[in-house]
Amino acid sequence: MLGLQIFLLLSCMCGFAVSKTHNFDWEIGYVTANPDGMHERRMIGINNQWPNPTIRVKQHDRIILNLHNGLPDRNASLHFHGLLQRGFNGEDGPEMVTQCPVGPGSTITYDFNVGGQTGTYWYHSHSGSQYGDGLRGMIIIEYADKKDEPYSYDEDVSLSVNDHYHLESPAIVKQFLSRFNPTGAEPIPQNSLFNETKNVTWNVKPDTTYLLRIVNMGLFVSQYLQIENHKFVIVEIDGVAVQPYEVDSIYITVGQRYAALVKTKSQSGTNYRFINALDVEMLDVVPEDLQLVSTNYLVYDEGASKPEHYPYYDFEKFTESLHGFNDFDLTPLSGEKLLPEPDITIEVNFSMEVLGDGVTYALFNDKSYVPPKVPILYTVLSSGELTTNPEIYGSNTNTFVLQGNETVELILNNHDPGKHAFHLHGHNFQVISRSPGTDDEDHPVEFDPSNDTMTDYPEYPMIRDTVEVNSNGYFVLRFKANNPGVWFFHCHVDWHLEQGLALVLVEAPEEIQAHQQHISANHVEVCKNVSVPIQGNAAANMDFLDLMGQNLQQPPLPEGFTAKGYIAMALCTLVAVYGIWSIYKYGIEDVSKDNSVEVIERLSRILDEHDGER
Ligand SMILES: *[C@@H]1O[C@H](CO)[C@@H](O)[C@H](O)[C@H]1NC(C)=O
Ligand SMILES: *[C@@H]1O[C@H](CO)[C@@H](O)[C@H](O)[C@H]1NC(C)=O
Ligand SMILES: *[C@@H]1O[C@H](CO)[C@@H](O)[C@H](O)[C@H]1NC(C)=O
Ligand SMILES: *[C@@H]1O[C@H](CO)[C@@H](O)[C@H](O)[C@H]1NC(C)=O
Ligand SMILES: *[C@@H]1O[C@H](CO)[C@@H](O)[C@H](O)[C@H]1NC(C)=O
Ligand SMILES: *[C@@H]1O[C@H](CO)[C@@H](O)[C@H](O)[C@H]1NC(C)=O
Ligand SMILES: *[C@@H]1O[C@H](CO)[C@@H](O)[C@H](O)[C@H]1NC(C)=O
Ligand SMILES: [Cu+2]
Repeated sequence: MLGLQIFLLLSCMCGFAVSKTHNFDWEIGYVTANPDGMHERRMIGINNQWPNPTIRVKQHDRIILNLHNGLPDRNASLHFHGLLQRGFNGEDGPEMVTQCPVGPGSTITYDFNVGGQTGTYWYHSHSGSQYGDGLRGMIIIEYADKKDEPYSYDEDVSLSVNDHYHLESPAIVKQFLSRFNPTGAEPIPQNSLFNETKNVTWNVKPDTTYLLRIVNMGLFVSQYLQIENHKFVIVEIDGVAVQPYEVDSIYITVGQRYAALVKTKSQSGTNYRFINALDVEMLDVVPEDLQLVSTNYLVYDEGASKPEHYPYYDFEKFTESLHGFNDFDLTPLSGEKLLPEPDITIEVNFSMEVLGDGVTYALFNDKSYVPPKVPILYTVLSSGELTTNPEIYGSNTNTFVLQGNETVELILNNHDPGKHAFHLHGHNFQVISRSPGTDDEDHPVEFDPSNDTMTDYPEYPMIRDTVEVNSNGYFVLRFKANNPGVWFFHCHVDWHLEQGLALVLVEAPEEIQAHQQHISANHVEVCKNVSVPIQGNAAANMDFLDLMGQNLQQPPLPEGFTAKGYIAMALCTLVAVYGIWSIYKYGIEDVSKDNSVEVIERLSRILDEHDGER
């Protein structure tokens, strides 16, 4: 790989000869576990263990990771979330974007250098919602030279939070992407996890400063974190060092990371609650037995008693103790200034709609992302001069072609009442404008470049790789297209990714061709093993302008349906709530059967009752 050679050359010239190579041989497979202590289920573990290991390396180290798919019935993949993969686009992980799915029995080798990045990252499967079944873990990149670290602390402690489902993801997706869920209501988790379990005790020493590295590895729900009578001093977000910022609680969406200093007290006789709470605003229905507020323990003295459990269901009381912070106010320590006016502006309106098969899809400018027949990177590599023509990537992949080094502005208007956490691969972006949320669905707040309030950009905008958009609101991002590659931009609420909430940036494709002309022999074989072609356009045609046979989204609902839709709406809502409740309930009760027959019966009953009323 040429990228690697250049890197090695550079590293010799700059003299960090100490960089190490870390080899990992990982076989993934099912492991029986009981993460929340309430329900035993299969989790996807590594080398027969779950929870999964943390990867800890230093700046400029090389990682060679062999991932053997030991799952008998599922494809897999691995993404290294937050790593820029400069020169290593093919190692990024998302299936059908930069690689093929890894079939059962196949082994993929990821080989890359972590470069100059530092901080808190994570790895996870990028095959649909598979990481919800456990294929996830932390990555920590330490400073090569400890003296470069901009803050001091005594100990480094990691922490992941999660939402947790009792059913496996494929079963949930089947019920979620169904016409019996016409409002697209998201599956409600059965629980939250703290470090992949619950009721955790963290033993601390007095007068000690901990660097707490937090990742939300969930599929869906944002969480609040709070340690009673203690503060967090945020020093890093998504791997980007920030001006220290003191808060008494942290709000973290799925995909995001925070590193915060926690200074313990001098007195050591008392123990405190460390609370993690699910953001109830994101849930369409709140089952009464869902534990919204969970208690863990910051323990100074194991002999002393632990505080009582916070009332599980009293989210309202819990929120009274929150003094929310806005991540928009965090400024990068690097002093990086607002990027100049963009060379290219991409504007996307995002909405949820029911298409012809009765399923709710997520659309960017009326297009729902549908994976192509050839991984997009491989289309770039096989398309010669046509590579800059966006048409070859198909009409349903939402692909935008960027020129090398241009300044890109991405405006996203959220025409949906939900909050969403968007993640961009291959870049950290500046967040230069963002509106608060509104419940007024008829009047979403849209970005207006002629509005002075909206374009009063900060001089030093927040920089990160995963950002929340508020309900019916917008955000505006800027970044420089200085990392040639094919980069996925998608909602990290994985249920929404399953609904097609994604777009693709093909950045400086000629540079990709010049520097990464060869896909590794291993990656080629991985494709062969699942019969996915490695050349051609989105339709796998070698006549690149002929898209016959490409994968397309569902047709729209038939004319007239929407007129009658008003009555249907009311029913739909009932059915949707029922559907979501049943997914939740079956998760709890461990009934892994297909309940669609029951749903249909229930639906007909509701329809009959409704007919009776008229
Ligand atoms: C956590 O505590 C609850 C309530 O005591 C218990 O039901 C559950 O099994 C515990 N979970 C774990 C993983 O310890
Ligand atoms: C794995 O991916 C290939 C190619 O998309 C597909 O044909 C196959 O059905 C998938 N296998 C499983 C088990 O999902
Ligand atoms: C492709 O499949 C064969 C047969 O299962 C297997 O032996 C081989 O290792 C696979 N190749 C890769 C790259 O995984
Ligand atoms: C979370 O788990 C990791 C890995 O086992 C451990 O090192 C860390 O101390 C735990 N964090 C807390 C807050 O307990
Ligand atoms: C987004 O929606 C607004 C109005 O709702 C419209 O003016 C604008 O043209 C749309 N943008 C795109 C790219 O479709
Ligand atoms: C972008 O800038 C880099 C560094 O200045 C340079 O090496 C590269 O050739 C430029 N790319 C393009 C497409 O101009
Ligand atoms: C400009 O944006 C602000 C903030 O969103 C809003 O309150 C105001 O009404 C907008 N002004 C106009 C003229 O639309
Ligand atoms: Cu979303």
